Amino acid sequence: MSETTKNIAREVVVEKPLLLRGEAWMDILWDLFCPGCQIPLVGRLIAESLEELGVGSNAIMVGCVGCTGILIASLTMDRVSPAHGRGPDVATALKRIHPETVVFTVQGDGDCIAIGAGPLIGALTRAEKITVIMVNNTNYGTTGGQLAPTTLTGQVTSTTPKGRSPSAEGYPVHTAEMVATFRGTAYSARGSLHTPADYQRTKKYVRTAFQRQIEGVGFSFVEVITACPVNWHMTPVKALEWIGEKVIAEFPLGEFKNVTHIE
Ligand SMILES: Cc1ncc(C[n+]2csc(CCOP(=O)(O)OP(=O)(O)O)c2C)c(N)n1
Ligand code: SF4
Repeated sequence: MSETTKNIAREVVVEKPLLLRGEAWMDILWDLFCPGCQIPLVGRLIAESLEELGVGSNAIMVGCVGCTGILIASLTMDRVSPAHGRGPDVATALKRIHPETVVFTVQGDGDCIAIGAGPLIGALTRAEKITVIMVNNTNYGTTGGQLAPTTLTGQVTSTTPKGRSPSAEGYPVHTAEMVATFRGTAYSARGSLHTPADYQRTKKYVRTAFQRQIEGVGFSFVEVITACPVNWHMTPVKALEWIGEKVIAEFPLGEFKNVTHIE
């Protein structure tokens, strides 16, 4: 290393959250994600939110099957990997056994609202005091980019090579809006990560969702839109632009329900 290189002043802008693992082997884990994938950012914003609320050592993460499921290895807390789509069932059991603990699932959109639609609706119906974080990348990422309930109308996927057609495959499912209609829901929001400002807003949504659980108000939910450049057949930069132009036109961002008391 030259003297000049050694003397470059480095200003720390942001630290790695302590809850996010930092061991050298983690490089192998991050390498599992495609270039431009935003799922690792979801892990980061969860870690930051729990740390800011001071509950990191008192939380249990319930993972899922899929690219989103890789996150299960990234956080230093108690974690459980359920069968595909069964996160809300497992989270229900954990929360009922450990009511003082923050219990949350992190699920792909296929995991949460396709194969896992039943467990999600069950937890909503029972007004479980858990938090569900659903990663919406508009397709089944892991298995080769098939149609998901969240696929946009006209979007080309490996199972809709001519684009999603409402007459054949129906319309995109708006999960955050649907969750907000349940009486036992305390909080429901949708955020994205396609700009730094959106990252901060989405982190606020995740923090509020955890806060409502800590207060014991009811079910809380955050849908996070993320880029899947490989299955969208786009560069990482183009994928972020596509979110800003097309994805949020179908899936508006914001809070759909936020209450501190349920009758
Ligand atoms: C019971 C069962 N059915 C099907 C599969 C195959 N499978 C693995 S991941 C996946 C889809 C995952 O998509 P999504 O939940 O949207 O997560 P992403 O990979 O996009 O994060 C499927 C169908 C499985 N592992 N288990
Ligand atoms: S397939 Fe999509 S969701 Fe999965 S790691 Fe690659 S970019 Fe991420």
